[in-house]
Amino acid sequence: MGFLTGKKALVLGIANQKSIAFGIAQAMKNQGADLILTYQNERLKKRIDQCAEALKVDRVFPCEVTEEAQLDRLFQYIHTTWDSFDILIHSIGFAPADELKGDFLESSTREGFQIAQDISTYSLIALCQKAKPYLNHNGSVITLTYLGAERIIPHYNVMGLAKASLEAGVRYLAGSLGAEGIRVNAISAGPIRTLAASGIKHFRKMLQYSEQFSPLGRNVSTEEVGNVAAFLGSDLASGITGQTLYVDAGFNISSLPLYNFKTSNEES
Ligand code: NAD
Ligand code: 0WE
Repeated sequence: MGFLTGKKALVLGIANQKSIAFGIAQAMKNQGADLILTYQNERLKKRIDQCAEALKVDRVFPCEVTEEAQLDRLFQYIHTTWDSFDILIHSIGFAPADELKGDFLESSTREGFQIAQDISTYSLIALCQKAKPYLNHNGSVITLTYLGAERIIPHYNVMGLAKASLEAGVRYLAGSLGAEGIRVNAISAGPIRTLAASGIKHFRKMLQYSEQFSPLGRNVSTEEVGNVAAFLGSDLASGITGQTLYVDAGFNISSLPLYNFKTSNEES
């Protein structure tokens, strides 16, 4: 018996087996949760089918989060298959590629800003509005964020603003849904090589920096993020809401690269 036995979880944001949402689905499945997965569009259908097979999940449903009608259809489907559910995973973020290269001031556009906010941030609010009638007491909403919300990360640019408003949104949503016994939290993950990271210039260098600066001296995996999401989705986390939890090997507390200050008797 896992700590999510009897819980029903809706997971949005799997593109392939490298997706953070896949790590989350896997961890939740391992703890006994029943899952429904969504995919953005037909282009990703084959991949999600492979993921569903690997997870032994037999329910997948399309959901493009910018389409109001698709959100309505999704919750109609949730209602007919489950009646109600317990956990909502939002693992979605997007900005036009041109916003994520070069200097922030020079690269930002009104349209890019609006798209990043709409897909990365507003979608969580829309999902919570539509999910509320079907979310059980002791329910849990979890989204994914990144340190670029609070610190300058080269090229993260307009996504940093989207994540900042996502994190503020988590606090307001926690306020709105607290009365229903529903918790809302964010996981701030360290850099992981996923599809969303694949086109990013200098990503390898960022992985190297985070390895060198973080107390644990390494990067994190989607499994590690998944395990924390499973905890947050469970009743073990019943007293936690409105928070951003870091799953980044401690990178966010670092200053100088510890790695460069090792003395010989510390070397292993
Ligand atoms: P990913 O590419 O595997 O997942 C991103 C998902 O967003 C994809 O499944 C994509 O289909 C979905 N998506 C984008 N636009 C959408 C839309 N309009 N409608 C529906 N779905 C849409 O990459 P990932 O790294 O697993 O990203 C998941 C989340 O984790 C994102 O919020 C990202 O910002 C966050 N995050 C990633 C990292 C990292 O380094 N990879 C670190 C911290 C946080
Ligand atoms: O949130 C993210 C990924 C965000 C993302 C990535 C893309 C690439 C493809 C949003 N939109 C797009 N649009 C595309 O067209 N991360 C935390 C991963 C990430 O992205 C970065 C990073 C890190 C880390 C971008 C620049 C610098 C660091």
